[in-house]
Amino acid sequence: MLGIDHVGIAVADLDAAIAFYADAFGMRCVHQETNEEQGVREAMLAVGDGTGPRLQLLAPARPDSAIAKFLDRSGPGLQQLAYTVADVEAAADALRARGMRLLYDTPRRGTAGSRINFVHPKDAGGVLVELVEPVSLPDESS
Ligand code: V0V
Repeated sequence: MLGIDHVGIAVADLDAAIAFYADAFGMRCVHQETNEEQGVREAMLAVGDGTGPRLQLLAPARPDSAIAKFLDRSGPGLQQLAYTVADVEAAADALRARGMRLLYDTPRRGTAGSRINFVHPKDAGGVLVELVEPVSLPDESS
């Protein structure tokens, strides 16, 4: 684990949530995309000077998606905690070796071309843990 990449919050309406976080907390939306495979519309918000972990707003893009199911069961709120890793396959293998269930056999595509996998929340103290291997690590992009 290299650090916290982002914290993900499930929301019903992405545009309304972006406006709320801007008005209430002064957060700036720095990236938006739709991830068809994950069934989400998402926005990344910079917190403070934007150098630290981001806030990710996640809205369902279709009714059978993980976010739609989460909203139905739990309502809006914290859905996931994502860590930056250098190598998502190596990180997943290490966690599997410690007995945790990874949701995917091979990494999937995440925000901005990152490679991602998840640890099942039942194996991680009730928290959906995401592993994120960015396209370029923060210290390589400057
Ligand atoms: C479900 N549970 C959670 C949870 N979702 N607990 C904590 N945090 C969550 N987010 C609990 C739920 O309350 C049940 O507990 C139990 O897990 C149900 O487990 P299940 O039947 O195996 O699973 P489901 O059908 O509820 O689905 C949960 C999982 C699903 C985590 C398997 O949401 C999933 O596949 N998530 C990974 C993909 C994802 O979240 N995509 C959206 C973000 P009880 O009632 O049994 O105690 S996409 C994204 O982050 C991107 C693109 C990115 O960052 O780049």
